[in-house]
Amino acid sequence: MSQIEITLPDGSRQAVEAGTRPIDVARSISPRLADAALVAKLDGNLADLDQPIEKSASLEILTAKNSEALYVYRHSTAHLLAAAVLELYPETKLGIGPPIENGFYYDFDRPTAFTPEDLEKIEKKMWEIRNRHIPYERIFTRKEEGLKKYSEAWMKCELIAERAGEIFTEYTLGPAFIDFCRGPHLPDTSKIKAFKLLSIAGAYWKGDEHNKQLQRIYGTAFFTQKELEEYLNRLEEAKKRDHRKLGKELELFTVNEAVGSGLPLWLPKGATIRRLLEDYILEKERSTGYQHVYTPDLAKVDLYKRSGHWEHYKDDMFPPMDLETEQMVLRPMNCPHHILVYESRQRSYRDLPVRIAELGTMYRYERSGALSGLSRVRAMTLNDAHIFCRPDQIKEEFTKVMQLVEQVYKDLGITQYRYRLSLHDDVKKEKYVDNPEMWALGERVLREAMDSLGLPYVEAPGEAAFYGPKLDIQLADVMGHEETYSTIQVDFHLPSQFALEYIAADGKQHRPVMIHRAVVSTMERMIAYLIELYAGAFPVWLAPVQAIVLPITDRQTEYARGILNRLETAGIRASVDERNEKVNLKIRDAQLQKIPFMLVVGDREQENGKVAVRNRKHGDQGAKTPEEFLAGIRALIESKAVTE
Ligand code: TSB
Ligand code: ZN
Repeated sequence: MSQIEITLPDGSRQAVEAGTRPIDVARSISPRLADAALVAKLDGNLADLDQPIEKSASLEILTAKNSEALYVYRHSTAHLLAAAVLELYPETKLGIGPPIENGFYYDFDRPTAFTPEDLEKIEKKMWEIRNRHIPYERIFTRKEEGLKKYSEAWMKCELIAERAGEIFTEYTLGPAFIDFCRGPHLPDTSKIKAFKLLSIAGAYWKGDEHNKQLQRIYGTAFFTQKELEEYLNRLEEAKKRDHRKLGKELELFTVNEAVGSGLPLWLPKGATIRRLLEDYILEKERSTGYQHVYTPDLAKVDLYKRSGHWEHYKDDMFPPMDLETEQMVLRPMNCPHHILVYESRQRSYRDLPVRIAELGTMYRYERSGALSGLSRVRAMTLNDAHIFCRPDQIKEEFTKVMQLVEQVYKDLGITQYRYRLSLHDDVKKEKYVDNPEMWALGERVLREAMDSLGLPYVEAPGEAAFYGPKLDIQLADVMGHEETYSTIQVDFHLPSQFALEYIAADGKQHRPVMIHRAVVSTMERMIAYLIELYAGAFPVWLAPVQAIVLPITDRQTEYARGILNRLETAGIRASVDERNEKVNLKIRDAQLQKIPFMLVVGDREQENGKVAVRNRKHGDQGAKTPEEFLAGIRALIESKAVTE
């Protein structure tokens, strides 16, 4: 037997026989480690604990302390789910079942729909199988044989035909379950300690809406029951804050199939919040040197051919409309229009930077499966601007945008965010314009700008725009799921596509650089975020209704209307609840609507010319004159206070 050398994470080396398995090495280190071992990492790649090591390698034994092991753990739990489904419903065909960010799913093709009761049954069956302590066994199969064996399972067959090499790996779990799968997996089901099935959803085979619709069961798994429970609690909290749910309850927006998916309708209260946010950011831009324009939502397709969108971004665009002599497209971005604004007159170096801004409405063909309430939509309005500047002005402009972002986040009460430097990558070349020097320059400029501001960031290859790198600001929702909100992008490509120029001090034509930037992101995505951040209880300055007057009996109706009038005259968004209902019910409803202030008026308040102030968070605040109340609420509005 030949000897090989295993290098352990602490740098120590062990000589072992070729064919030794990671679990053997774990045992030789300590029985405790062997017991805790879940999966191995061989030369940086995850591997089964019983996979023979044939050549010298570095080896790490992963336990529940390691987040990569959690991935494998969840993958194995997904197999457990599929095994349970097959035992209960043998007619089911299996799709794919990967681990995902917060758990796992498995796709099934089955004529009958799964019900919530089925989930309970399946979960029980999973525990039953789990308690049999069955190994996850890896077997090698020849492609031909596999195709024969799986001839009944159409999705597996398709995958094997497409992806399998001459010999591929499968994993069994008991006699009934076998899956075309690369692995690795846990040694056996006894390692699985805590899991829960969460929901059933529709999903297309391979995510393509032309394919058959499958049933997807989502679940999650954790190393301990305690972690599982913590996660489920967070999920509960997230459900309460879900902007789609609150959007309905608070009458902020609606989505109607008669219009189409991803095309929300803003209801009066949501529209009020949006208008406030728009006014707010427009004012901030006006005072920081931006010029606002209006440009149309569509253009000839040729404009997007010239910009490069057609070549690199077409998949995300709605198909063109054929007119008599030309083709038009809904714009997926506003940049080309702003470029034409820049071009509308001659520019000199003294004019630069030119900052063209617009609440630009744009349209993207997001796939139906990706759509979500307001946060991912197909029609959206971006707080967009394109800064045309000299190369030596990039850094300063970048810094100014960052300062604006910081100010805006502070005013909106956003405190948790991360910077992501989104770079191109060489894997998906067709996604990016082909100009290596340009990429190198853009990425360097952004890195330097961030470094000189002393801000930490993570790099993300493959997340750049097709025309240049981006500095993205990532906000996470309650579940820790991140999306991009603000973005600052350096672009040398579009100025050259459109042959943009300015006359420099030397009297010659020079090419400006473009910075694309969005501070509050799209109104849609930002308001989705704010709804969840505040669980619908918006800061007073953004609340669609800031105060509601609640007469106790109809004897106070006139008095209540008088108070309302005073509030409205003072610019407060207010209403009065004149329903013939008990005041406690009125308070409860106002509370549910998350209205910051309730002004209760009964005989006594009327006699004293006062209102009994109630705050949605702090309750009773005593009787005040309307003036006193107004002074207080004005202070909250002016300071954009995030708490009352
Ligand atoms: C900043 N041309 C640039 C612009 O000048 C641009 O469009 N950049 S973008 O493609 O990154 O989009 C800007 C922002 O819009 C994103 O950072 C994101 O916050 C938001 N956004 C993108 N797609 C959607 C969508 N489908 N629904 C809601 N908001 C979106
Ligand atoms: Zn742009």
